[in-house]
Amino acid sequence: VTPNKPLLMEEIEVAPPQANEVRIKIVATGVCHTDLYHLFEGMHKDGFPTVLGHEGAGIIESVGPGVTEFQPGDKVIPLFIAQCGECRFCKNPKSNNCTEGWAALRPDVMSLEDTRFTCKGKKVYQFMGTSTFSEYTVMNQNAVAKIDPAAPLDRVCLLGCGISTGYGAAVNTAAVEPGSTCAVFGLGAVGLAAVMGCKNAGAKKIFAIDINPDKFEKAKVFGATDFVNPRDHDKPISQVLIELTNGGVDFSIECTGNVEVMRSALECCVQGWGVSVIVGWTNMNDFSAKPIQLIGGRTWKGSLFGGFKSKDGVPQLVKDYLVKKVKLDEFVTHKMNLDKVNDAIELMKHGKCIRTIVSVSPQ
Ligand code: CXF
Ligand code: ZN
Repeated sequence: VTPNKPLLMEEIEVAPPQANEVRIKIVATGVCHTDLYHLFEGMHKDGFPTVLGHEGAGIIESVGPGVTEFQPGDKVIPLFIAQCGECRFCKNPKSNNCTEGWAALRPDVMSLEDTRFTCKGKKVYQFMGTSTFSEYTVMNQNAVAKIDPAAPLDRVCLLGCGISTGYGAAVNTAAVEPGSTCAVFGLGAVGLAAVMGCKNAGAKKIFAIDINPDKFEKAKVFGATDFVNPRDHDKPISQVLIELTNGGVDFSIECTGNVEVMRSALECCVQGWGVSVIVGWTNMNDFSAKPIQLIGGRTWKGSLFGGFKSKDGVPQLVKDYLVKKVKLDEFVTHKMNLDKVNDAIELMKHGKCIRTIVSVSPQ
């Protein structure tokens, strides 16, 4: 792919795994907004050509020297955050910011340079360290989660990014409490997953907020109890929520990547103990707030991959799906084969889907 152009279908060579690496046959992948951001609004001039996709699931095809944890045939999910188990962040239960893997190494460029991909003899980069829009990808074993063999790969692929990100923002980062009142801003897949997290954590009231009222019906499926369209009100949305909740919500989760919304999400929290979590991704603009918002007792936090330690968290989420504690099927609005991936990207670009599942190889 080159920036701002439709994706090209190319034959590439995927070299065998080296020490501590595995080669994965990708079976299915979701399309996340970050795939699009890179393509159409991307500021990153380096890191091309690349293979996009980072929300995949597949099967181990071969393993390199030193790999004992995986065998050919294992079902796996590639992870853009590693869990090496050795670094300061892996050793601290408070964080999932492992110092290995793409998220730590090259988030500025979006793609890793040291890859096993070539196309007509030329180097191809690996997007978010994963590149799931490919029949095969090679990854370090520290960024691969082995999952329950009963898992349907065309569903659990969604746990590679969006659903884990939103769900964990509620259950881990915000640590939503039973009986609480929550507000979720932005009802794409990440926001809907945050709604599901609030519901599973026992929230009694969950405000779902979006400027597109078509999203409200889906939000209800995931547990939202109240729906607010900021465009229906003259007052700022934070004021509207403060009035509806006798002073503000206990927890708010921002899933838009818009810095104005981040501020509204903070300001709609109750003073004294309100917790607001930023999930949406942008590095285009700074955010701002009045210090009194925090001095008055609110907490402002950010969440990366829902705060899940990746290799521990993802297999558990797969199990939670298999016992129906976590929904995935309800996020899927479209399905297609890899040769139609540009159609999936157009749907995402125009907000016409929640998640499209792209079949990459037969399961
Ligand atoms: C990403 C966005 C870029 C920073 C890391 C998290 N989220 C997934 O799409
Ligand atoms: Zn993503």
